[in-house]
Amino acid sequence: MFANPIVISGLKILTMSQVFDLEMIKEVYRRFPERIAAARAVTNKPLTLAEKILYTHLWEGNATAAHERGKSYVDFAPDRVAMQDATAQMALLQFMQAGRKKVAVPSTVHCDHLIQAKVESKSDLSEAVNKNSEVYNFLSSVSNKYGIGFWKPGAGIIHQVVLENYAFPGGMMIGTDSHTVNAGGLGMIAIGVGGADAMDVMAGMAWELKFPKLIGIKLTGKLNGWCSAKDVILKVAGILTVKGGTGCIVEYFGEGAESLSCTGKGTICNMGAEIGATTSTFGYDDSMERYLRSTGRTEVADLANGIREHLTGDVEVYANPEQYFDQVIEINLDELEPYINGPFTPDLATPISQMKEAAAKNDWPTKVEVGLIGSCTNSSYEDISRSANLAKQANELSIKAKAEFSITPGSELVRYTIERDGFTAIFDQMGAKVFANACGPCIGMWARVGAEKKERNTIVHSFNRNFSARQDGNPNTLAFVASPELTTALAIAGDLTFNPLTDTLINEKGEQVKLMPPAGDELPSKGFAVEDAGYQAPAEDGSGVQVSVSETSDRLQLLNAFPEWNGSNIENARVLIKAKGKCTTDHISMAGKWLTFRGHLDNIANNTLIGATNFFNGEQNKVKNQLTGEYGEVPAVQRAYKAAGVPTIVVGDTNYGEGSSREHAAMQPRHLGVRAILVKSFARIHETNLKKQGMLALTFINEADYDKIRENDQIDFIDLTSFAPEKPLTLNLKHDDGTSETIQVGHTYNAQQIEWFKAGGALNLIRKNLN
Ligand code: MIC
Ligand code: SF4
Repeated sequence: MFANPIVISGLKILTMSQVFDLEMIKEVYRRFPERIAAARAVTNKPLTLAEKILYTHLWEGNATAAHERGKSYVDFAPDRVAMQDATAQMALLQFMQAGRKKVAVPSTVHCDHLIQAKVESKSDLSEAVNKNSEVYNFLSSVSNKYGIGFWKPGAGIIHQVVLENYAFPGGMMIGTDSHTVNAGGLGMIAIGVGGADAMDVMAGMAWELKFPKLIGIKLTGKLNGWCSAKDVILKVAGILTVKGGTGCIVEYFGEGAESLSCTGKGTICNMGAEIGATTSTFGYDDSMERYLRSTGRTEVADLANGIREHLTGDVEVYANPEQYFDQVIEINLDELEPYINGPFTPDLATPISQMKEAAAKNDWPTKVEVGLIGSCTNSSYEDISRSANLAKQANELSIKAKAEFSITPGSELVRYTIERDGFTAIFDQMGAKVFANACGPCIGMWARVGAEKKERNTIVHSFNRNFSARQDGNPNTLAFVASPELTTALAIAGDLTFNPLTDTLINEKGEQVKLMPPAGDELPSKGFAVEDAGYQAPAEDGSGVQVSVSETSDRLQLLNAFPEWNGSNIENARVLIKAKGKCTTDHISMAGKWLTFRGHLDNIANNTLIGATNFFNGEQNKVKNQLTGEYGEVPAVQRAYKAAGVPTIVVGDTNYGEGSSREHAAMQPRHLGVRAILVKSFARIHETNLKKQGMLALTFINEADYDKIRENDQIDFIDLTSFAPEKPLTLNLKHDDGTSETIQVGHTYNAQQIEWFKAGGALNLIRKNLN
């Protein structure tokens, strides 16, 4: 599988039978009862699972006070850190400046985002290894030096590998990827963060989070027929929308929750990122125990069984959820229908029975060009076996798939096992392509033939995100999200409006045939197998390992400190762009081909905000340069302002920075000299990333003030010199007709975060403390 593996001499390859970091897990479980008792004493009420995990991971140790949800900033001590290659570069470039010898908690790097899906897994992988060797070598040597576990390209997607190897019930982890939340499927509190947050924890410092609010989702009944775990979260996304989970942990419970497989729970938690939730989780149950044992972690299952009552919410909580959660939703799995969400946003949820109508009403192209399954969200053994079952039915019924079809396995463990069990051969027969164990098309690493023609077309996938241009770079591709089973059925039919529950298909012989509901196995009956999972352990003593970054590299660049705040108000700031509507991190710092520059801040800054729509002309990447009166591309115009010493601000709509954890979306505008981001509301990770990087992250107190910002405005900060927690700031908008008006803007900075702003970024403070 590893066509051209990165080899670092002296590294040992770990086999499946070893459990990672068992001593750490033992220690977490040893202190659990005492810490829960302390939490009960301060809160004086029954506890949800989320509260149990949060209170057992306080930086201070045993709780000494109850924390107010949605209000208190609290310091936590996560058990571990995970990073993927596209974000690890920035995280580790920052960590290298923190002056530490070794990471303070177990940490891993996963090479998954930089592999382009083009022909098939083997050749695509060796091409990626050649093309990205500089980055892979950097990551492997930094990992080796600082005691970080390194998963080679081809080993799999971070979240799947974490679920298989590292996640454990009751644990807390952070990861430099928004879908870190996937590990909630194994009963963790796992949270996506920017690299600067990861750096803090790896450097042995506390990790700060506003104590989340709690949403309880009670699942009753049992999945049946065409429904799968994916449909639960597709429905939840429809209910809560892309911002409904902001600042909240979602906790699932009830008999329906217990009936789901562990990997199905992972899928639900994974896509919790799409409703903006801080994370999602499930209480420890038999499905998790089965999964732990089948992935070689019998010791962890035994340990978890030892404190089982602490690894789920209290009985009183689940009996009267309204009393203990801030919001409660109930879903009956018996009545659930398969959903198709999209296009362009993951919360536009259409039940399959209404798709014909919705497609006609919205004029969506109904011909499905491509069906894609896999990704970190949906590539479990169960998912693949159920999809393979449908492919097999189609083969046996002489139905030829009308759309192209591809599979991106989540890990080498799954890929090897599904090949052994004959599923790959079934997909082959269907004419499907198996891409490398990597993100691939999910993040625009897809050499889709013809995408450059920018034709309007429909694809269906089982990934999690479907923002404009995300999969193939074509803004006219309508991407719909569905379960792997439904994606497979729609690819077979080649029709978005095909409802496999009721509709028939005509086969090669002209006969009318019907697909039966998919059947599959939760876990492989013969057990999982793998020859080389793709892991490299770090050196015991990495002090002699050299990490070099070439000054002439266009892929890696050592970081320069951002300038400190000069202590005065910002005056005569120009509006670089007033973004209209959805502005996700994909719009602020596109992925796809730009992933190449994730380790080089100046180069990647050339994509800053090129996907955002300019409110004033409705166009992308075309903004007025107030210095010349001409229109230009956003990065070029901003570079001109920077060169002329003109301060700028970016204005945005609601849920600005939704989506990814990529801190590039905060660092790039900062690097280019933007001073503030002023929006109706922020997505959580992005807001923290902006604060960490020394940017002003501000919100309109009165959302309608967004309308007051005009293209030619000059903006003065009136009272930045008295910037303080809980105190709004005042801006004076000077319009070009000579009038002016003041508006109030809010923020969520606490005293420590204001220090980050003053220092020019959190890293500058760490550097100062080193000296
Ligand atoms: C994503 O799914 O958008 C990504 C690519 O995995 C990102 C991370 C990144 O931008 O590198 C995420 O979800 O955080
Ligand atoms: Fe990779 Fe897609 Fe998962 Fe992000 S969502 S980690 S790009 S597979």
